[in-house]
Amino acid sequence: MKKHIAWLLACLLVSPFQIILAEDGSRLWLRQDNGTQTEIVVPKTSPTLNLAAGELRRAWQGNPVTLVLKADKRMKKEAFTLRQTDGKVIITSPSEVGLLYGTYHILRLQATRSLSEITEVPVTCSPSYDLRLLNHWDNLDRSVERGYAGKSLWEWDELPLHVSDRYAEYARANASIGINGTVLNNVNASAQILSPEYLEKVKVLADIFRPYGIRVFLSVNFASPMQLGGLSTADPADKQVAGWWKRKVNEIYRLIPDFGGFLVKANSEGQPGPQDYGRTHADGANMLADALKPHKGVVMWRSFVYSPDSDDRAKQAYKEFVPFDGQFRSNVIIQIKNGPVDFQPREPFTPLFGAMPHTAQMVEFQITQEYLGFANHVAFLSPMWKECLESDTYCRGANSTIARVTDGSVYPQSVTAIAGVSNIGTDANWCGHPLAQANWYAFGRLAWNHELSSEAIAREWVCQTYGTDPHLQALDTLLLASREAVVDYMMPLGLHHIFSFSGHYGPGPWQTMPGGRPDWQPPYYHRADSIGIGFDRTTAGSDAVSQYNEPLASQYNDLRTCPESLLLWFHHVPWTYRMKSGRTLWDELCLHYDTGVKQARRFQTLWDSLQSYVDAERYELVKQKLIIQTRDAVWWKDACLLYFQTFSRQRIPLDVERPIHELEPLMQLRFRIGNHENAPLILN
Ligand code: GCW
Repeated sequence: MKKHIAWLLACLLVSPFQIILAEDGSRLWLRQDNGTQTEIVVPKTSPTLNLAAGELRRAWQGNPVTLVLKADKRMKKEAFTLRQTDGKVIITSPSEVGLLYGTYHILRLQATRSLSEITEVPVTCSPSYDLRLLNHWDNLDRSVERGYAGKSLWEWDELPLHVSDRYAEYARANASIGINGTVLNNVNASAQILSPEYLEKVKVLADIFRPYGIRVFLSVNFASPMQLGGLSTADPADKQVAGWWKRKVNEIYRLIPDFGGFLVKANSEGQPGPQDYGRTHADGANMLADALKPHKGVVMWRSFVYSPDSDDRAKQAYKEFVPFDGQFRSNVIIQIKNGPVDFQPREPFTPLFGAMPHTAQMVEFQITQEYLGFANHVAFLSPMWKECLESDTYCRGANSTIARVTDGSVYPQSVTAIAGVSNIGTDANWCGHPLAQANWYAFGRLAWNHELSSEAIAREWVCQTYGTDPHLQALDTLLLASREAVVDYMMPLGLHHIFSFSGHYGPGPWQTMPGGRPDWQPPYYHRADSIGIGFDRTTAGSDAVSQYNEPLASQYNDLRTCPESLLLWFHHVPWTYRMKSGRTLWDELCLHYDTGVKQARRFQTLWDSLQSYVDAERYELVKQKLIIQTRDAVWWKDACLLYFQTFSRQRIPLDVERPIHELEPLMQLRFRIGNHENAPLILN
């Protein structure tokens, strides 16, 4: 009886056709649980195959399913083939984990009502990248750098004795979208992670993740031999240092035989690295690669470097890495952020992609929304990532897209990979904003198949997370428009890095730090003056354009051919410059900010139209978040327009909504954003 009442209470909302149970979002996109107990045939029992069978029993409602393990040299190990014969669904793969992926795939087809895709003609699904990795910027004290969804999932103090249920749930969610590796700790790494005590804890996680096909990787601090090993140097040319790393790597593999390898942030933002000893990135990466090689481990060496004395931060990675092309070991991959500055709402791609034909390269995306409104704003990032992956580098003629450069199609790579900086934490709904789960999902799906469209990914996610009612397509519309809306109300037309420096949340285009690094101050990026606005990166300016191949270099260099979405990235443009629309730059800028605000308001309406189709709990939370988003959009628009107006001296066009704030008080706002609070705390 008690149960019955509880259940009734849980039915917070009744639509004309169905009862919608309240949900806290913890089940993510894995909400099917009405399996009809059809016949499931598995080749044997094993931890991985038991998981596959369990998933099918829990949720599969279709014809009998047979899983077949079959060696096939033409297939990648993790690939699977699907077909239907004699009323049975057959999944074939050379590996157990391939069968698990096939299982999740047919469950996805079921949830999206696409089972008709399984026919008598076999279809093979194969991953675009060998390594599909989440990067956690999780610290050992359980804070998460740029994390907005609670604390780190890893309960280091309780491990290895106490094991949270969430570890397996995490692994399951990742496996269901094809993610096969996780870097557990922050790239600003504590050497402590390599201590015997912590490695025991890491081993426990690796053991839990293994059946799901997920391997563990660690970020390492380059000075670990000193900080942990007591050596007097971390010089990669020092035999003792190399020996220390070899022994450490061997120790790791004794505990974790399938350990994946290291991720390294070196000589970047104060982190130690080989340059501290007059050595190069290649010297540092190769020393680690040599230690890992016998175990088939890899080194992901990040290219995120910039220095205060550079005339243009955007040029640094290219300058520092291209000279070493061909000097890295085959198990080193250069991990490159999509844009040359830093995960901005919109950047051109980093010109380093495709510029090192003899070196493996991979993309690093940021799933967590450091620069896109934290867990407060909805910003579905698949369109941003597709924009990068589909960018043509022209490194070997046309169709040398970043997708093809990094998946080994343009230049051979012995291992291919893609990474996303995680947005996951201890919040019940994992990602803080219920709709931010779509970004975790989208990253996994694109890592598996970079040819999927954002529309298809959004549809899959909505169907699985909210249901198949056609009204819910309004949510696809909202998601697909959301990233461009953020660009519009934060930094349209190629503007970038005009955030307030306390936390990268609100606007701060006016902020300066007397005596501070220029490249940490917004005016360095927007360069507004009485003539115009934008960073001149043409041949007459910083010449960053010349790092791109033709025809891009010329296209970007010329004001008339540069895409308007990147105009102020590459050019300092007069306020009165005529845009393609016929409006002046100033008017166009105003219009973009206004469009962004209007879009945020439209998202509120779209979401409200879904009230009867979404459970009350998730409905309310998203509704609240959209209020914050719209408030912030207005804040951004008013702050940026009023501030830039002090340079342009032009009127805000009449068809643009009037500011509701005044500039002075906006500039006086001092705000601090707590790591575990989603809403910014405004201190005045
Ligand atoms: O985006 C910037 C962040 C830092 C981060 C750094 C990096 C982990 O503001 O918090 O540090 O990039 O990618 O290394």
